[in-house]
Amino acid sequence: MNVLLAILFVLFPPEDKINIKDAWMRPSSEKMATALYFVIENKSETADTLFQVDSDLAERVEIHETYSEGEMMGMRKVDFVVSGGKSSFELKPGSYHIMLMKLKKDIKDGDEGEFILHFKQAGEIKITAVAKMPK
Ligand SMILES: [Cu+2]
Repeated sequence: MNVLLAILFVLFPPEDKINIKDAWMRPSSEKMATALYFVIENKSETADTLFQVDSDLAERVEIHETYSEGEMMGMRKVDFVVSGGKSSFELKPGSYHIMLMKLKKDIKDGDEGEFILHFKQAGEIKITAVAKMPK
């Protein structure tokens, strides 16, 4: 790192560009599935991409979208979601969500779970989600 960059880095440390808010999941039972929701707040100028979520709670974790075809509603896996620069992206019921499949244990109302979100720009972000019934 050159000296000027080093000085700038000390004077202006990079602030958190991605902030995760309101993380929650639906209570569910072992071997069943559930969904995780949160708001991605992107404070940087550039878009960032969430492409992977890790969790010890479930055998498999996927990013899903909900879609409708005629009167049918379904959901399917997507490879990533993009949060635009200076904006936020909400994962919520009936829309994008993180699908937790084959839960390793029961998730009861009030339980907390840790997740690692992988962003292309911001890297790994660790979050804690609380289980609650949807309003
Ligand atoms: Cu799903």
